[in-house]
Amino acid sequence: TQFTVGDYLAERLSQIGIINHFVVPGDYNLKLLDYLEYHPKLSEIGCCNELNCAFAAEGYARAHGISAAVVTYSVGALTAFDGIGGAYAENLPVILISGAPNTNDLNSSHILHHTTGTHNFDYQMDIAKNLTVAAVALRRANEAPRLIDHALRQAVLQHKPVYIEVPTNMATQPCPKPGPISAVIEPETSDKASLEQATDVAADLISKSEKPIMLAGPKIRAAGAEKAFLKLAGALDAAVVVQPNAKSFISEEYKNYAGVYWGLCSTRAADKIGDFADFFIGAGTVFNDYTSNGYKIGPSAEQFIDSDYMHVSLPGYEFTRVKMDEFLSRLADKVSKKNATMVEYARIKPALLNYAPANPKELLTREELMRQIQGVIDGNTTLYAETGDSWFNGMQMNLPEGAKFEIEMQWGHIGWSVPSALGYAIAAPKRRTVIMVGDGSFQLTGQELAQMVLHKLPVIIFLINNRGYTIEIQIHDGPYNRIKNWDYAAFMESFNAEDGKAKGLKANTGEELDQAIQIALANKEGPTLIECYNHTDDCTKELVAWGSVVGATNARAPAADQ
Ligand code: TPP
Repeated sequence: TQFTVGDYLAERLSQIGIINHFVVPGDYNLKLLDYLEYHPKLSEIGCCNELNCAFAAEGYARAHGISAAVVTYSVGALTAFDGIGGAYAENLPVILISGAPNTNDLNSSHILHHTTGTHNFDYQMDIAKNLTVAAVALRRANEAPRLIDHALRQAVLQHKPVYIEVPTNMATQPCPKPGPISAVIEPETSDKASLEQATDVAADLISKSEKPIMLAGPKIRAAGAEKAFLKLAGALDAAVVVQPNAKSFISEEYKNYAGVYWGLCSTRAADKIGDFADFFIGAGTVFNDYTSNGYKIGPSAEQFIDSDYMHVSLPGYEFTRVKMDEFLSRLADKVSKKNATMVEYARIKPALLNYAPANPKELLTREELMRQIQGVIDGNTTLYAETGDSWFNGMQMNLPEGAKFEIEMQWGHIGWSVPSALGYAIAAPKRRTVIMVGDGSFQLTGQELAQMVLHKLPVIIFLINNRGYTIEIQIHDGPYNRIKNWDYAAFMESFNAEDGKAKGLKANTGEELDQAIQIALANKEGPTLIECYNHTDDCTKELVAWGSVVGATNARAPAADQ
């Protein structure tokens, strides 16, 4: 049979490593979906809606490196864009593929469904350009190979989302077979002269400092620079701290690990050792309003080296086309031991958080809840922490070697965790995926549990029911922060319909939670949701402190006209 544009896209998706793609069908993408389905190495995962579909793809990319979501025009894509913005913010390469009107209709007088009822077919592309690093629209079959390859290469290199628009009559069009996949996936390398000079300058600055510390940021994973970071940490033997949205990117069992660096929300006294340090060697850091606690923490420019995927900033210097991993690795060859922060950290290091068990018959407290969730985390666990007090609870979990932590702190979309964890668990079915999610967040996207039931994924969901938007109560309170209660355990079981193996349980006391966790761990054929009692005001002290600084930062009066 004739090789087509649909086959080309399918083959390229497979060649870049995608095994499962996430879809919501619509008449503008049905034929394309057939070609993806024909491909022997691709298998589709249907989602309830396009927001969840984009988040599922985002979660798949977290576990698997890259992913694809296929949606229909406008009604699908515009909804998916929210998750694509998230993938951009979180440095995850999601390929968004959207169906589109037949090419013959684009310049005609026809009015089409799933549009605004005008002849404007540009708005979707205009949005895509703002939320991706490459947005292409296939309009002629002979352009398809180069446009598809261009978009895919940008996703692979930049670890950001891309957009490919495929008109409803395009997937069936004849097209040449793809050339070598190296054209798409071969990595970029640094400019050698810039790499040498950047590392010379950095090594000199470090030698002049007395107490350097290393700080891993959220972009380090996308840059694939974790190993090089550890090589440099080993050469310096300095203390290593991480930003909250880089938790687990550096093992918490690493001998120089000194916690999450987040001002008053820090763990393991990372803030104190940060105060002690006189120089920060960052990698992939981002200090936004949340992670800087209202711009209050973070090194000054004179005491800070930082690197992005292809860029290094040093006091007084900027180097482009220097790759983060190559920079850190080459720098490691040029420095000698500087372990003052580690020597001091050994002195001030606090004992690990370890709550005493509560009376098992009493109503659950936050501490007891976290004590028991900590017990579920082993080296094979990935812990998802949803926006809300789960961020702060999650931060304090001690992660054994091999445990991973996922958070969506830059985009901060409540409802992200359930669909993202679906994608994650599809990509990593042998890991124990555990979600901590508040009742408020859960209400946005909870229906995607259905796919976990369908695919028999043993995800454990701790639904922390504190009857409202506690994180917002701590930032700024009002009646809008109270929400309608649901029977969450029954909601979970409703997805079983005639054939599912999901379990929905309720835990009001420590004893009930302990029993529910045993049932969850034994349920290998489907997800288990445990609805946990939590008093509205029983939140972390970190949230209380952080909420007040964020509230104040949000409330700053407009500056006077200059
Ligand atoms: N809408 C979206 C899509 N994302 C958001 N982050 C918000 C609104 C604002 N928001 C941030 S946190 C939050 C809201 C509404 C409430 C979260 O409540 P819940 O999940 O119950 O968490 P907790 O009570 O544990 O803090």
